[in-house]
Amino acid sequence: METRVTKLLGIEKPIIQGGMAWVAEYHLAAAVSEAGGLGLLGAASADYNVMKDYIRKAKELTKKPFGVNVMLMSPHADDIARLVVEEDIKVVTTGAGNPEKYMEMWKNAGVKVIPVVASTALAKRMERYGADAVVAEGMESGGHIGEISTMALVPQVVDAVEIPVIAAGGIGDGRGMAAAFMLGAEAVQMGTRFVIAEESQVHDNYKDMLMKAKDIDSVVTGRSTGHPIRVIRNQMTRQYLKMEQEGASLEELETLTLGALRKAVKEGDVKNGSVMAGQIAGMLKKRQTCQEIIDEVLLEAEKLMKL
Ligand code: TUI
Repeated sequence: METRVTKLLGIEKPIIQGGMAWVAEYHLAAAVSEAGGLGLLGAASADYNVMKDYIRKAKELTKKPFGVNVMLMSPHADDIARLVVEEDIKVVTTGAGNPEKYMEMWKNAGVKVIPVVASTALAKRMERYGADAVVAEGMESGGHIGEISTMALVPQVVDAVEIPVIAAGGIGDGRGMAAAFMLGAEAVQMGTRFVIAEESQVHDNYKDMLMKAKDIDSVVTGRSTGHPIRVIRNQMTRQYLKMEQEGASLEELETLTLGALRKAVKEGDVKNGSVMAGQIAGMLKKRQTCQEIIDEVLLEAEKLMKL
């Protein structure tokens, strides 16, 4: 399936793996790229040296293109922005902010820049600053989210910009991919479905929790702090939401979440940790390799689009 996005990125299949904090490491990213999609290394709050090591390891595992996601709220964002240029990374996506201060440097270095946006306003601004495409991410996604659903956001972003639009949020199978294409998207980005991939290094407790999750098992914490995060409901979210309702301070709330994602992903503490996942977690049924996921999603989408 060829689109402006596959041509832009030099990939075979219009499926991108989300740059998920702690989850999107080199085994996963390389497996997605090897399977014909675009794998991403999620920099999250990792520092320069950790990311450099990740990039080098991904390069050993695949000769195909892969990208780096720069999390703009990270204290190391400036260093990571420079690192991707030094390491000759071909594609950068950004999240949780506005990347315009890096755009000129990236464009001059020939890096393809794909900001993740949650509004038409930021999409238009990114196009003006020279973005090559945008990911329009709806609030069905896991992790840090915007306010509007994928179904409503994607067509409005498609109308607002000329550059290609990649849909994200709530896409977990070929039906979601076909629907996104009907809305005008030219590729999809999936995160949650890849969390449970065989190549994903996430703790088994985390994967099991996603496999057991039902449609309404995610909640959004941090609406009051301005950092809304979608996670699977657990002991930590119950306490967080209670404290949030009682008007707890940002500092008090942060003690609950600090390092909470790492605790869940690495240590498998899915009670006190932060189990970020999108609303499609309820659709996850089986563990598959990245190749199997990509082939199955694409085949189903192609069948539906030919109806
Ligand atoms: O970035 C994400 N998802 C993430 S980042 C993350 S790590 C984290 N952990 C705890 C607290 C904060 C971050 C986990 N999940 N998705 C992309 C995304 N970007 N979704 C929404 C946005 C966004 C929202 C507002 C982008 C820009 C924006 O406004 C910027 C502006 O200046 O207008």
